[in-house]
Order: sequence, then C-alpha cells, then structure tokens
Amino acid sequence: MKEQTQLKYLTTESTDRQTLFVITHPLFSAKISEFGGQLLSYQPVNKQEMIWQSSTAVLDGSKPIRGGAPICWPWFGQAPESFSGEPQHGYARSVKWQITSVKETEELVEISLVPMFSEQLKQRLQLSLEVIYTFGLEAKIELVTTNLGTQDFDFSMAIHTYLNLADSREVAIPELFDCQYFDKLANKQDTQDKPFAVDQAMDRIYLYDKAELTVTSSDKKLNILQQGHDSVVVWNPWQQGAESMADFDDLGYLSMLCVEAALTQGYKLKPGDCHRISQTLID
Ligand code: TA6
Repeated sequence: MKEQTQLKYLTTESTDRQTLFVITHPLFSAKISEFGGQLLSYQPVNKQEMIWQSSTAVLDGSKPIRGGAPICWPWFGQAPESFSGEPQHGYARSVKWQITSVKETEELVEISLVPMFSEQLKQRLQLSLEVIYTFGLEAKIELVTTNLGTQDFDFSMAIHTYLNLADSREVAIPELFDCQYFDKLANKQDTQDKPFAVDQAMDRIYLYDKAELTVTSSDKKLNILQQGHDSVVVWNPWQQGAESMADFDDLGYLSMLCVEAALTQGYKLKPGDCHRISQTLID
C-alpha cells in the first residue's frame, strides 16, 4: 500500500473513541470507520449527503455503528444453527478492519480493506472477506468472499445501506411494484400490489435480483446498481421502533430508509469459490 504520506486525498483521523479513514477529493468526500470497515458518509460535490447515520450512534466500538452501510457477514439476520448464539448479522461489522490498498486518480479513489478477525475465528470460518470501495461521482461497495475451506458454507449477507432522505414518507421505488416479498413483521409472503410507500414500520425481503433500482425522494433521485444479490432488504423501524433503540435518534425514521443488496435465499459457497456482491449509489 502507498505510504500514507504519499496519498493526496486519504487521511486517517483518530479520536479517543474511533478511527476514521477520511477521503477529501475534488469530486466527493467520504468517511469509512476502521471499526466495521463501514462506509459512514459519501457526498458527491454539489450533491446531498447520500448516507444516513444516527446522531445517537455508539462510536466506541462497543456495538455496531447505527447507520452508514454496515457489512452483514457471513450471515444476514439471526445466526444459523451451526453458529447458534453468535451475533445478529455476523461478525464483520463488529471488528476493526485494515486498509490493504489505495489507488487515487483525478477521477476516483479505490480503497480496499480486510477485517482483522482473530485466528480462532479465521480457523472456524475458513472464509476470506475483502471490501473494495470505489468512489468518484458514484459510490461502489463491493464485498468479495472466498471459501478457503474444504466444506460448502451456507452463506447469506447484506450491504446494509442506510440511505439519507429529506423525508422517508415521500420515497418511491417503482421497480418494487408487483414484486414478491417476505414481510418479517407479519411473518408472511406478500406482493407489492400498490406503489411502494414508507408509511409504517417495514422490514421486508423483496425477491428482486435485477441490476437496477431507483429510489426517489423530494431531494434526490438515486440510481442503485446491484450485482451478486438475490434480494433487496428494505427496512424502516418507524416511530415506535426508532424510539425503542437508544442508538437510533427518535426522529431518524423520517430521514432514512435501508435499501440493502442482499443474499438471503440460500447460497452454498463451495470450497475454493469466490462470491462478489456490489451496490453502486448514483445520484
Ligand atoms: O435489515 C433489516 C434488519 O434485519 C431488521 O430486522 C433490523 O434488525 C435491522 O436489520 C437492524 O439490525 P441491527 O442488528 O443493526 O439493529
């Protein structure tokens, strides 16, 4: 990796609570937390901040950061039976990450990081993980997982992106119309048989695996490109949910919506196989 001193756009900012990798480029600014390897902010020049973070997020590493784009890996949601009792959404968002490479040009910055798992966990998982961020006038988050072991790994994951919105009640996602989804709150399959709208608590796994999605709100029209996913998770805790989480500011539900590129339908990562999933945000 280039020595920090030779880098033009990337700096590291450490406080007593956290370390941030800060990128200030003529075309954009971005922040990634060392804890979780998590994108916390991305703002293209002359555009709105794209990523939401709770003002009451815990930043001292004692719990995952509420907001940004947490990396849910090597499972999404509750731990599988073989990892019973392990944390929701896996391990990646709860460890420190280290930078493995940085490329800077006049058009973009590409930064790769790997999680610093314990040797014990590495032995248990037999998986490698790398995140590759590519920022310019777009933000691409790509996760690369390789099965280093000799057994299939039943794999699920999500790029758990919290989008920053002027008003979540004015959001439209036209591509989800008529799409099947699993409603985690009602615990049943359902169909989006009317235009998508955020007017209540929602926690849905849409069986949407196409590459393009548009999220429009009063202040922005986001194009989202996704690869390597089999579903899109959409989550808003709404008022009661927000108030029930200390690290979720009480009115935050009005300015965020999670739109997550996810692998939730059952995927066997075979020995030696490599899986890539990505989400690109374009305003
Ligand atoms: O992506 C939606 C979801 O699975 C919800 O069920 C909710 O639990 C959300 O993730 C946040 O989970 P967290 O563990 O970060 O509080």
